[in-house]
Amino acid sequence: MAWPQEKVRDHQELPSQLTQQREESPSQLSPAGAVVQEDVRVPRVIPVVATNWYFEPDILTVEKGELIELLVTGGGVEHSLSLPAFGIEVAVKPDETKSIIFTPDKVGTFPMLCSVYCGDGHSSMTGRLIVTGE
Ligand SMILES: [Cu+2]
Repeated sequence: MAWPQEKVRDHQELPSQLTQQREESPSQLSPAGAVVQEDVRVPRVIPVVATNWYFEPDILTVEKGELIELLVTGGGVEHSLSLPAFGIEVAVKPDETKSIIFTPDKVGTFPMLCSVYCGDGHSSMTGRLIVTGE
């Protein structure tokens, strides 16, 4: 299952994309002259390393409805971070970082795993996404 390409991108592209979004948002001048941006959602960034043969951290805790950006960095050999319950699967090569932005829409504990065969420890590359709320 492939993650839609437009939601997976190199981390380097992020600042300009965020800047673009902000320029397109309605803005107004505050009394002090500062620009006030309305309705700009900034994701909470969670860095995750996928390396031989574990995730660091291996337990991610988020809130339902929260905008999350997972910054996944690879190590060792090629791995992936997959959250099947949310249709997320992103492969990373060693020292590569990719960004996944999503909003968890259901509460529970969901498996996180590597879906790229990466050697002897592949089956031990597991973790959990805990979504709280409601
Ligand atoms: Cu693997």
